[in-house]
Parts: sequence; structure tokens; C-alpha cells
Amino acid sequence: MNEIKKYIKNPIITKDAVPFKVNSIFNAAAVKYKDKYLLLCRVEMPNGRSSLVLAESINGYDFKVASKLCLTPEDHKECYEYVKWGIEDPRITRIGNTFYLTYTGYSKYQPLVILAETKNFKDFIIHGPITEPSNKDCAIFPEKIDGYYWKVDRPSAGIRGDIWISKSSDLIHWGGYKFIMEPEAGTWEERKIGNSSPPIKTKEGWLMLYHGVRGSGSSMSYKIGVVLLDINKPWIIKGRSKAPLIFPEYDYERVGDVGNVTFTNGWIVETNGEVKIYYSGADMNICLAETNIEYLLSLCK
Ligand code: M1P
Repeated sequence: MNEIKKYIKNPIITKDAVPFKVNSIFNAAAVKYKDKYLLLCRVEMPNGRSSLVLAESINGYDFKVASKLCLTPEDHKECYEYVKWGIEDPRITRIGNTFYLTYTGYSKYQPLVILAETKNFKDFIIHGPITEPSNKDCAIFPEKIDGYYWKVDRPSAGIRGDIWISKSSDLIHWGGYKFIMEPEAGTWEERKIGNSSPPIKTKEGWLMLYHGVRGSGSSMSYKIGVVLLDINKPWIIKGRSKAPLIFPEYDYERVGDVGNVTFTNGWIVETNGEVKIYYSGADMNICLAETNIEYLLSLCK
């Protein structure tokens, strides 16, 4: 498959599939767990604040949304003041038998990154903030490099919106900050960028999806690109897609709570190299696009 193929039955999950009242369901982390596809989805509740709910599937296309939330701001007893306005946009990385969740905690202090872990998606250990505000779009690499854990994220100083990398011995305390990539003036990603998905190891380096934004207000658009990072020095870019691979074109991506948005934070690689990218349209739903590793690598050349 030398292309990105949007699933014909998109969107695969809308708020009608949620067994309780929500404004929207979108921006899901994705992982395989016990032979099932799991999506950890953001739901915006009627009060406008977000929590997380699980959806599961046997085939990766047909999902059933759980009957209750699995993680809420109120679960964050030790750090509630930093998540009071919602928890948003999770990413999941499996290291050994543990799944690490990074997501945005939102409050009057502005967004910051929260770390939690689980082994079974029922019991969660919440470690609390691993950045100061303003920071979001964080994902952890799935294995140690040079003896350290690594994460990418987007600290936002002033008008800058670029991607940085840092390292840690214990996933809690971070340092060694390095800049990786910034918006490209005069292109689809000229205003700001942010990491989308946890990096995936390939024979040519770490593949990572990211989102790029152009415009503001009603002319704003969110599109998805791909970048290849060096396997041993992941702050070095080996290649970056010249054009977005997923962008708003259909009504379910163009019309919604925030129009002209395609946004992903989860993908699953099958053993044959096929890739399922779970993304959201217009901050309203969950969609699927399919491709493969070879094609994604070719886009970075
Ligand atoms: O509305 C589009 C997206 O806007 C924000 O994205 P970013 O990470 O670039 O700041 C987030 O609020 C995200 O949830 C939303 O989908």
C-alpha cells in the first residue's frame, strides 16, 4: 500500500457510540492489549471539561466504548489543581509490561504534562506533572537509548511552538533538554507544530507523527506530517515529510467543534508492517487511516 488510505466508514467512533452524555469524543491514544485494540479516548463532558474513556475492538475497525470513564480530573487527588479544567490528548507507550500514559492537564496554570502508569487499564498510578506549564503533546520513547528514557514534548515560550526532547533515569525527573524541530515558514506547518504519537523504532530510525498548524481563528488548519529521527541520537532529524499525509478534506474533518482539524495521538503497527493511524476530525470524532512503515519512511526521504 503506497498511500495513506482513509477508512471508507470514517468516522469509526462518534459521540452517539458513548453510553453516557458527552459533547464529543476525540484524540485517542492507541495500543494493543491482550490481543485487542484499545483506544484511550478524550471525552469532553457536558460541562466542557475532558476526561478519558476506553474503547476496545477485536479487529481495529469496530469499537465498543466503555460504559464509564476510566480516568477523570477528580482521580488526581495529589495534583487536582493542575487538572481541574480537564485531562486531554493522551499518548500511551508500552515499556515491558507497563503502559505509560502522558496527557495534558489543564487548569488556570495553563497546560502541563501529567504522567500515569497502568498494567491493566483498570488501576492507574498517577505520578503527576512531569513538566511545568506551558507544555503539552508529550510522548515517551518505547525503550531506553544510551541508558536513558526519552520524551518529546512542546514547551511553549511566547509565540514559539516547537518540539523538544529530554532524558530521564526514572521517567519522573527530566533534563538534558534539546531542541528538535520548529515550524517551517510559509508552509502548512508555519504557525506551530507538536508531536502526535509515541515514536516507533524502524530499521532506519525512529518514526514519529506530528501535527502542523497554519492560520488562526476560522482560517486555522491542523494537518499531520511524519519525521524520521536518528536511532542513537534521536534529537537529529534524518528526514521530514515535505507535505502533510493526513489533512482535512471530508465533512467529518472540516466541520465540527473546531473545523479543519486532523489530529492524531495514537497509531498501531501490525507485525507485517501495516500501520493503523487513529486520528480525529474537527475535534469531534475518531477516524482511521491505514498505511505501512515503508511508505512512511519513503515520505521522509
Ligand atoms: O483544536 C485542535 C487541537 O488544538 C490543540 O492542539 P495543540 O496540541 O496544537 O495545542 C489541542 O487542544 C488539541 O486537543 C486540539 O485537538
